[in-house]
Amino acid sequence: MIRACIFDLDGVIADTARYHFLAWQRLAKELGVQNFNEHENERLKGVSRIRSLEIILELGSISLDVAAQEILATKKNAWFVEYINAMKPDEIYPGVKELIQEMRKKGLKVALASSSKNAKRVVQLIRIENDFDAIVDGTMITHTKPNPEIFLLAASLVRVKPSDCIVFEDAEAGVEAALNAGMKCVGIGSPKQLDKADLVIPHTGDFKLESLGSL
Ligand code: B16
Ligand code: MG
Repeated sequence: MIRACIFDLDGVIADTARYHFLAWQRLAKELGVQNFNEHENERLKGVSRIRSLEIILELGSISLDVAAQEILATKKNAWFVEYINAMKPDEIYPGVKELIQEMRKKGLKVALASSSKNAKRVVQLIRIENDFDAIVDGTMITHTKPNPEIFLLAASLVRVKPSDCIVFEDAEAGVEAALNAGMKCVGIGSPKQLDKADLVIPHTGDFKLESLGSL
């Protein structure tokens, strides 16, 4: 029986995935990596900042030492932070706040599990920091998705066993992480991309609590 719902942030609660893409695209342009596009960007979703940079460097056949990589990752993050700092509470996807409140009213635990080190700032900006029973972000984990660590930590913080948890994810790496954790997964986005999820819906706000029983 599902007793906890775990939400990814970027691309599930708000369109911060777009801001990550815009910042990486700006960096790719500066590096002359011309083959970085929205399709390749799917590989960056859910993985760490440094892994994302490595993928872009691989696309451009660029090899850099760790110190140079750190400088570029910091630069990308400064742009990303500039974009999110302009966010307003109405940038939360429609119906998401209401869905979380409905879940908690029904006695379900609700957690946030984002690989982003900026997750706490984003939830403050869109004013949902008090809507979760637990928040796990990129500063609290060693391995990023598809490793299950982040979801297992979220489950342990709300004291629910993994098989009683369901994860909402927009990234392939995130769906894999949920399944690796032994949890159910609702994919947000395209069924073609997220074919391993138990259910795929276009928008988080479309989820109907009644469907929990059949998953
Ligand atoms: P940061 P999520 C992930 O967040 C993003 O999907 C991914 O694109 C990003 O690289 C990662 O966070 C790290 O973010 O650079 O802000 O620490 O989808 O797990 O909420
Ligand atoms: Mg995401």
